[in-house]
Amino acid sequence: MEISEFLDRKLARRFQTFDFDGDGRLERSDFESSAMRVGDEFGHSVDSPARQRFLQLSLDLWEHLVSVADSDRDGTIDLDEYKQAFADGLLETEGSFDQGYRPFLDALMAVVDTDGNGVLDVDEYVGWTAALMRLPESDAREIHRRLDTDGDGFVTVQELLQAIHDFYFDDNPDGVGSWLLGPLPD
Ligand SMILES: [Ca+2]
Ligand SMILES: [Ca+2]
Ligand SMILES: [Ca+2]
Ligand SMILES: [Ca+2]
Repeated sequence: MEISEFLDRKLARRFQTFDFDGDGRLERSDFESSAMRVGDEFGHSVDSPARQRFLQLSLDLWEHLVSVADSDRDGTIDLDEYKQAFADGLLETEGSFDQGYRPFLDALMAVVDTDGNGVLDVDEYVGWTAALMRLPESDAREIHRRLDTDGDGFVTVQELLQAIHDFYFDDNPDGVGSWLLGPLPD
C-alpha cells in the first residue's frame, strides 16, 4: 500500500512506543520488559495467570513481527524494516484487524482494569500507557479524553479498538485515532 507522509509519521511514532529501551531497534526484550512492567505496575506477581497471559501475547506479537519484518535476519527490527513490512501488508491490515487485536486487548484488560468494571477510567488509562509505552501522563489524559467519544468518562475496549484502527487506516489528522499515541514526530 501507499504510505502517506502522515502515516509515515504515525508508524514512526508506533515504532517509538514499541522500542521500550529506546535504542532504536525492536527486540524481544522490548516486548518482554514492557509486559512485565505492566504486570508490576498493576500489582500482578509473576505467577498471576492474567500477567502470564499478557506476557505470552506480547511475546507472540514479537514473534509475529520478527517473522514478517526482520528482512535482514539480524534478530531485530529497525524503523525501515517496520515501515516496509507495514507497506507490504504484513502487519496490521483492515481485514484481520479486529481478530488480531481483540485477544491482546482482552488480555491487557485482565491486568489493567483494576476495578473490574470492564472499562478504563483515566487513572487506569494513564497507568497502562505509561507502563507499556512510556507515554507521559499529560498525553495519556488527553488521549483518554479524545478516545472517550461518548464522553461518559470511560474508554471501552470497543472505543480503543476503533481508535487503533483509525490510527493505522484513517488518514484524517483530526480523527480520533491520530492522537492514539500522543503527538507525532515531525
Ligand atoms: Ca529496543
Ligand atoms: Ca533486522
Ligand atoms: Ca476500570
Ligand atoms: Ca466512553
